[in-house]
Amino acid sequence: MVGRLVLVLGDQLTASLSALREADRETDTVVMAEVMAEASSVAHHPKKIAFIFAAMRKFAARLEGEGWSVCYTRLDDPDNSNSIPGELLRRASEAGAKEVLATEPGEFRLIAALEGCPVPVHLFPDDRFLCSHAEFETWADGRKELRMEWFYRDMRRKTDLLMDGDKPAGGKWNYDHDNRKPAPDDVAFNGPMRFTPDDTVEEVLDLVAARFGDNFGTLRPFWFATDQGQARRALTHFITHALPRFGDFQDAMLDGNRFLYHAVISVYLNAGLLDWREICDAAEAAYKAGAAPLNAVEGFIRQIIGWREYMRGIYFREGPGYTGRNALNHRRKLPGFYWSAETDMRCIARTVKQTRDEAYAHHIQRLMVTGNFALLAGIDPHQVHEWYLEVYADAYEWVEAPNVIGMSQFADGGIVGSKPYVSGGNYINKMSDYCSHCSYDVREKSGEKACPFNYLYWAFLDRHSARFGKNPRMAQMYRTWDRMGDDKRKAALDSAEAFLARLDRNERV
Ligand code: FAD
Ligand code: DLZ
Ligand code: SF4
Repeated sequence: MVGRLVLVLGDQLTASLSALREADRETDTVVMAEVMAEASSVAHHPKKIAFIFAAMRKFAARLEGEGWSVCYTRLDDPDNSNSIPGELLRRASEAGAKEVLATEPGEFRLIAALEGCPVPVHLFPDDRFLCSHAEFETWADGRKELRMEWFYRDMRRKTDLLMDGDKPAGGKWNYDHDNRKPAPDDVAFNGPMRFTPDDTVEEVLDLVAARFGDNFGTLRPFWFATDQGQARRALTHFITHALPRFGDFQDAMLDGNRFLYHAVISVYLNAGLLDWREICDAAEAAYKAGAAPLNAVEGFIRQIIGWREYMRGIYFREGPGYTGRNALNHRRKLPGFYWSAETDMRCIARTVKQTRDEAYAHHIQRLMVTGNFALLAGIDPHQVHEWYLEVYADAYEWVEAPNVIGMSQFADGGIVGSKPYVSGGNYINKMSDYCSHCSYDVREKSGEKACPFNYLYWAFLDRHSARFGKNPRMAQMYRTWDRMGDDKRKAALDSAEAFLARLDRNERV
């Protein structure tokens, strides 16, 4: 009997993947392929490519050890056709297979490519998520506003995580109020668990250095986990040593500390080395054992069963046009310092350098530093989207796009957020120690030495007053702007104009 092919993509490294469950390991053949069409769909950070290739190679070896036949294509294989449909076609003609089983990819581009594949592809839902497309549609249909908080409560009920019967543990659904402490002086956590590259990883690192050496990002030192066992150790390390303080300092940023109390697990979770249930169960168990407080555990679980699932729901509901949205009609080119870190704005320079070195920045750095600046400066959201997709090791379109186009840039016109995430330098100063090392003065509102976030913030509100002036959540900000004397308003607007003109002339800012 001629078997079928079973496609496993680089972010589908899960033994219980739907396509593998549907397949027969006696007769079917798993196809995995390192291909340029994926590796250069955008200029990914070299650490991301190395992580995916190394984890793919180890996962293929694991499947073979479990009795599967695996046809694995390495990037430098001379017969590599360099696209996923190309490899399916090549392997199908070698094996005489007439059908491919696959799990739905997390990007419309690749779904379309599989739908157009000359060998028929049977797509199964990606049920590694808590909420199916149909369930999200049912939740969203007929609602005026798709607020994450309501979705999250349904997910708490569905999973029974942190529930006392039908009531939330501790009496409140959301403990965010306790999770906004400014940056601590000392961080009693040495960051995520780091792994020394083994032979498989070293071989991949050499390949990536040779083929992707010009991409933005530092390849070595490389310390990511690359298999399920290592990823689970990294998770345990976080739960034991960092989760108890995760909540308190979730929004804080420190010039000299890249990870604070963050988990740094999204790269593993999104590739399938961890699953949401084991992560949330481990966090809940820490709470029940008295090892971590409720504000930390609730905040952490909310990110995973709330925000992460909600973002995926939005991406698939909104469709392929989502990444092209530009509700605020922002057209400015992405400044060169998003790549070079050559800027006097300390918060941006540090976030970009860290991103270059680690392929990681935590949520508030992404949202309130690089995201906030791009929004205030009116950068084209599609360019912002491409930057985020390229530079972070955890970036796949299903999760990156709603975070960038929706949450960060308000380019979807308010589907994800009810107001834009914008702030002046005060917020960054309160939550970090960047400003004390900066050549700009966060207390100054206009003029050459003033923090650019300050006057860009007012200029943003002024520019978009027709859209946001009547938004009740922004009323306070507009009242402050309206009450400001004409001189101050003019000084802020003039400073913003001068700054943006320098940006457009590619001058150092
Ligand atoms: P922690 O802070 O320790 O949080 C725990 C987990 O919660 C994360 O691992 C992640 O799985 C989940 N999570 C938290 N916030 C979100 C969120 N908003 N959306 C989805 N999951 C969330 N996350 C990605 O996984 N891929 C991306 O490409 C991505 N792009 C982003 C772009 C912008 C502009 C912003 C504001 C956020 C983005 N996020 C993205 C969400 C978040 O920043 C990362 O999930 C988080 O920084 C990963 O680091 P961590 O594992 O240390 O997370
Ligand atoms: C991100 C990525 C990269 C860099 N390379 C590969 C690859 O060579 N082969 C592969 O199967 N998958 C890769 N991926 C992951 C895919 O791009 C990912 O499956 C889609 O973007 C959908 O999320
Ligand atoms: Fe960033 Fe302004 Fe603070 Fe400088 S002063 S670090 S530009 S917020």
